[in-house]
Amino acid sequence: HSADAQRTDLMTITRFVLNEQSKQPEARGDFTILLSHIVLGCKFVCSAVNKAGLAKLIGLAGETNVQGEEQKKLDVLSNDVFVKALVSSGRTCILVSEEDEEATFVEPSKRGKLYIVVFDPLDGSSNIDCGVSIGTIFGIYLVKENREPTIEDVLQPGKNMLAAGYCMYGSSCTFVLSTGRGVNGFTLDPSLGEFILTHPDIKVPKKGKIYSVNEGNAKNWDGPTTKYVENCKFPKDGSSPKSLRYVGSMVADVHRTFLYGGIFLYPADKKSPNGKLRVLYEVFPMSFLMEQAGGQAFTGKERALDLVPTKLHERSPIFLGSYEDVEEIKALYAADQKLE
Ligand code: P6P
Repeated sequence: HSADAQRTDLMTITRFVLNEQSKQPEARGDFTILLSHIVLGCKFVCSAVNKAGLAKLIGLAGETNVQGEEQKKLDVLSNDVFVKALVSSGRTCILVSEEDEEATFVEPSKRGKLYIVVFDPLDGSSNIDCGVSIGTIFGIYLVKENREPTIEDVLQPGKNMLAAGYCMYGSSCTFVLSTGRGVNGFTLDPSLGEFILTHPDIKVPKKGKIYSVNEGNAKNWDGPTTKYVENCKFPKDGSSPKSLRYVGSMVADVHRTFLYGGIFLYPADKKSPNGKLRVLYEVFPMSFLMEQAGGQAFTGKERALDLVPTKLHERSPIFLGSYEDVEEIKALYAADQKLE
C-alpha cells in the first residue's frame, strides 16, 4: 500500500510551492505563477539541450537548418525563451540576464507584481558539445519600493533575495529551489512533463572530502588560496588528502557539493582580481542556496550574500560549500588580513 501511496501521491514542484505559499498569509499566488513560468522555461531548455547533440549530428545546431534559417546558439535560444516566459508571466518588472548587456525593464502594460529576476539562462554552455552537464541559474528579488523601478532596484545584496534556484541539464533534469525555507530538489519525469520532489530538505554535509577548483590557475592564486589547496593535497594533520573533482560547469560542481559535501572555489587571481563568476546570477543564487542548506559562501573578504553589487555583470571570488571547509579558508584569509 505504501509503495502505491508513494507513487500516486505526486508531489510536483507546483503543488510543493502552492503548499509553501499557502503558509504565507499575504501570498496571492503571484510568486507561484512566476515560478511556473521559470519551470516552463527550464522544461523547454531541457528538451532543446537533449536534442542539441542530435541536432549537431543532423547538422541543425549552429548551422543553417532545413529552412535555411541560421540556427540560434543554444544559450541565445534559451535566453529568448526565458525572457519571453518571464515577461508573459505578467509578474516581473526587471530582468537581468547573463546574455544581455543591459537590464530589461518590462513595459508597464505587461508589468505585474514587482519581482526582479536575475538569471544565467545556460551557464557552462561551452560544455554542450562534449555532453557535460550545464544549467540555468536564477535569483528573485522584490523592488525596494513600490515605484517606477530603476537599476538601483537590481543592485541589492544577495541576502535580500526572496528565492533562488538552478536547473541542471545532465543525466536527468534536476531543479533545485529555495524560497527561504530550506532547499528542495525535483527531478523531471519526462513521461509526465512534471518536476517531482526527489530530494526533500537538502542539507550539505558539515565537512567534505572533495575540493573543486581549476588547478590550472594555481600560478596566479593569492597566498590564502594557495595555502588552502596545498593543505587539501598535503594535510598537515596527517589526515588523508581530499579528492579533486572539477567539471568546469558551475551548476554541476555546486550540485555535487550540495549532495556529497566539500568546497567549490573560484578564487581571485592575478589575471582576474575579482575572479570569474558573476555576482547577481551565479554567486548570489548559489550562495543563497548553500546557506539555506546549512553551508557557507565567502568571497575572500566577506559573507557572499552581504556583498552589494555596483554593476550588473560584476564578478566576485567565491568559496562555497560545507560549513567547516569554508571556515578553514575564512581563517586563512583572516590571518592574511592581519599580516597586512
Ligand atoms: P574555468 C562556465 O564557463 C563557467 O561560467 C562556470 O559554469 C564554471 O564554473 C566556470 O566558468 C569554469 O571556469 O575558468 O575553470 O574554465
